[in-house]
Amino acid sequence: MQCSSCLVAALSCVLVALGLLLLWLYGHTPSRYGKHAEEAGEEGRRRRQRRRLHLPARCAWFLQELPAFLVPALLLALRSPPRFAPLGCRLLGGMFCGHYFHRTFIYSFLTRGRPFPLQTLLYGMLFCVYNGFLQGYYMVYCAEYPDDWYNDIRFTSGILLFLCGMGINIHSDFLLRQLRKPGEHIYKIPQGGLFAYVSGANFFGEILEWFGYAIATWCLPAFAFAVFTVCFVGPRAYHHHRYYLRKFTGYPRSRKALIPFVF
Ligand code: NDX
Repeated sequence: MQCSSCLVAALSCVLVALGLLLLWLYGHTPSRYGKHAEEAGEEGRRRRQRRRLHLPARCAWFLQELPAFLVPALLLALRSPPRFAPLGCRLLGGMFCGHYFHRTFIYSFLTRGRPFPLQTLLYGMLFCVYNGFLQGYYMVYCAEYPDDWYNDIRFTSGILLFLCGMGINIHSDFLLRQLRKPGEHIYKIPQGGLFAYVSGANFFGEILEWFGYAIATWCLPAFAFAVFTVCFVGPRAYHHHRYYLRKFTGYPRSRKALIPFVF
């Protein structure tokens, strides 16, 4: 395969456009899985009927996230001649595949979430194939870095931001899991870690991660994915926050939705 910058630019623009579309769609009504799966009214009833097929959360998250790990990993492995040494390939393998290895093989098997709608799972899988291909293709076939990129402030600050975001994300998802006993599907007020400041602490970590990756790799596809992440998980954090304020009278008023002290 050769690098086509037109293909990379086109796929990245589509990713940003999809993000903006989702920001518009989910700005008003939340994405319908997890605590926002229930909808009221006639429209809600019809939608529920269409979506009545659900899979256990562990199986659904595994299937949904697997392509985001597998597609770039295969692109790395099948590259001929093998091309693991260049920095782009190592960043892809270490950061992108590392994140999705955790999400697919660890997070999925630990989650205590409610059954997941099949329709959302299929869309999610398609998205993971698309994004996995874009990030993998660019890093394996297109990325070129100068020899001293290791000393560049963008590289070091990006890696630090990524690691910090990943730590926050994994820790926050752990805190959410601890709120439930196995088999339980009720919602409680999240406590501890960054939940002291925001309702969407796991989403805040996820956003830091992908902006860290974008800064460290300094490329269009990674920035497009970081923007997509803000557009998708940002509204989700906002709707989680509103849900908690409605449901729990004693919900801490000083807690923000997504960004500590700001929003
Ligand atoms: N999955 C990213 N629409 C998404 C699936 C849906 O990884 O195109 C984006 C991802 C996909 C979406 C994905 C892309 C866009 C799609 C969309 C479907 C339609 C959409 C394809 C791929 C689309 C059209 C076609 C219209 C254009 O029971 P429960 O499940 O609520 O339990 C939860 C529990 N929990 C609590 N437990 C007790 N008490 C409480 N108060 C609790 N609050 C929550 O914790 C869960 O088990 C767990 C986490 O829940 P939640 O809601 O906080 O996080 P969740 O949204 O499930 O995400 C889990 C992790 C998290 O770390 C997050 O950062 C990361 O995955 N994530 C999630 C979404 C997208 C994403 C990352 C990214 O864009 N980078």
